Amino acid sequence: MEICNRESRLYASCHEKIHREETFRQGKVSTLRELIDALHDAFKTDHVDIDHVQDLMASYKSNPLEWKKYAKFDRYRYTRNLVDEGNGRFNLMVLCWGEGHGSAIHDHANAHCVMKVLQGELCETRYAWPSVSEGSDDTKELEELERNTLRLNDICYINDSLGLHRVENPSTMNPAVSLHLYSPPFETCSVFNKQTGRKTSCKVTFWSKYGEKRNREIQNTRDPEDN
Ligand code: CSS
Ligand code: FE2
Repeated sequence: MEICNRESRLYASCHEKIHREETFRQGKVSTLRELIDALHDAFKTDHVDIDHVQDLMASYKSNPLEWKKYAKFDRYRYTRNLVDEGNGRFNLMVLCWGEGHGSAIHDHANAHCVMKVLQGELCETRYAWPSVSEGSDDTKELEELERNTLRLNDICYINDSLGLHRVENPSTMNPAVSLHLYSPPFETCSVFNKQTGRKTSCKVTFWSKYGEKRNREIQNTRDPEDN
């Protein structure tokens, strides 16, 4: 009897696992835990199917109970809060945007960037890469390509071949929260001056990791914030 029960339990859990893996393959997840597991699965091999990664990010429906432990705000600028290091292949993080907070115009250091709105709304403005060559004294205002409003559960994808962008919370009343996946992970990106097109290197940091706040010294280093 005991053996029979154990076997049926084993069968049920094995069956559940197969069912879960199948839904992951179809790009469907229903919890943040499932999303993280499915992302680990998607990044198991050297070949990344970025459309599949976008499907997974799109299929997750924001549940504040699942992500609120990562959502740590600062009153002065947006924060980056690490959720998962993806076995060194990707970084998953929650970004918290207070009212009016925005990023500088930046690139993505040759990484894929998939972002999703978990709360509130964000405005994304895309720019072309500077047309003046690096090292030259010429300056030229960056050309704006498009503006997109990202609403609850919307996703957006960018990489350096698509240009640069700035992300802002346009609201003066409501905070915004977003989930970002970068692959490969990066520690430095470039930020750009809109008027001159000049770029500077910028180290990116985490305000918290795995739901725990980091020390002040780290928090005070510069992020690609508004300019
Ligand atoms: N790339 C910015 C956020 S907008 S995608 C950052 O990681 O801080
Ligand atoms: Fe970005």
